[in-house]
Amino acid sequence: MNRLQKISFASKIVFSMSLVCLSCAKYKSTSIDPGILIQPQKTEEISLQKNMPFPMGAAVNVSLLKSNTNYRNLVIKEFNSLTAENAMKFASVHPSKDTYTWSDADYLVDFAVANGKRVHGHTLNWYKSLPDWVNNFQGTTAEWENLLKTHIQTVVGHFKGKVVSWDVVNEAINDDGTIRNSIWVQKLGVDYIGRAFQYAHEADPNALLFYNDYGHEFGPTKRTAILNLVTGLKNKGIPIDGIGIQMHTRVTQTDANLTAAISTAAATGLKIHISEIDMALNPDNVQSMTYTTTLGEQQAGKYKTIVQAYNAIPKSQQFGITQWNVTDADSWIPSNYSRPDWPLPFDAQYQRKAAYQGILDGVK
Ligand code: 9MR
Repeated sequence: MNRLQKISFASKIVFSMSLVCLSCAKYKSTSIDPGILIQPQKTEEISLQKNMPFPMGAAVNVSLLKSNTNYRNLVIKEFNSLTAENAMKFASVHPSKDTYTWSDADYLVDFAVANGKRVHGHTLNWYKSLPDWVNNFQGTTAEWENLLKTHIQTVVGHFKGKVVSWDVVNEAINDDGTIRNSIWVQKLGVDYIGRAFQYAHEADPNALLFYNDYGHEFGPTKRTAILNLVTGLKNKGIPIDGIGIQMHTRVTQTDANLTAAISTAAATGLKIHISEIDMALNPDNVQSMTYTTTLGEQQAGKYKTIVQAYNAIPKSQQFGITQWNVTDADSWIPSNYSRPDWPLPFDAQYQRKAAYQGILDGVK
């Protein structure tokens, strides 16, 4: 070995020793404080769709999906099930008697197919978001029946094989447990509900069909009425597969009510979809309210309670949990109630909130 070779050999030894030392240092600091070196890497890998043992969904606003890259990327990363927040509603897809407009709904479905996401359809029949031509429709009972059937079968037929499940009838029960006197009940009587399911089933026998409503967690009055309706349908042989528990709830709701909403619905044996979850922090409309760490922790605790109760029902009944839109910036609540609020697990900057961790903690 000449002098040059010796120097090169020596420097190689020094270099390898320093590598060993570096990994020693890394190893040592890892064992002292795992939070510093390990956690950031793990956080990167976490997503709701990867970490939760059942499908995790979001209601999606199609214009945001098209125009906002952060929104789109968050949807791609976090969720494996999508619902159209508005794009499949009657007024959106069927604005006049002989016109169907599919473009936004098709965009969402194509996006879902391209990214390997399930699509849940919302909603075939509701008393809201009807176009004027339906609200003003003058027709015999048979013509109303034809309107109902044609709409359901055209929409279900259009998405056959791509939309795996539908909210067939939405919000048919009042908060006091009586049947809502909707335009459909006025024109066709309450038995139209069962026929709506039959029409949807005829159009796509493979689609899972849900009755979707809010207020299961309000207390026994509304939830008993909902459960009586769905078990009545099931006992009559109507093709109903599941219950959508919307769960537009608030941080002040009791754990007992939240848990009972889920366990009583599951006792029917039907599939359960928590279909529109969000959690108001400002239900009393306080205009000056701000988001605090304490409020965030309370919200996390309630999300955890809901997820724990859901995780406890039989696997075969867990259709999934869908949040109603993606971040606090996109939620319907602040604009609908003209107040500041923070109902979702992501903040207005698209960052994870404490509620996100609450959801993960619900399945630990
Ligand atoms: O979030 C939706 C909002 O953008 C619409 O203006 C509104 C009327 O179509 O519907 C909202 O979504 C509702 C859902 O379709 C049914 N359950 C209650 C939801 C919140 O109002």
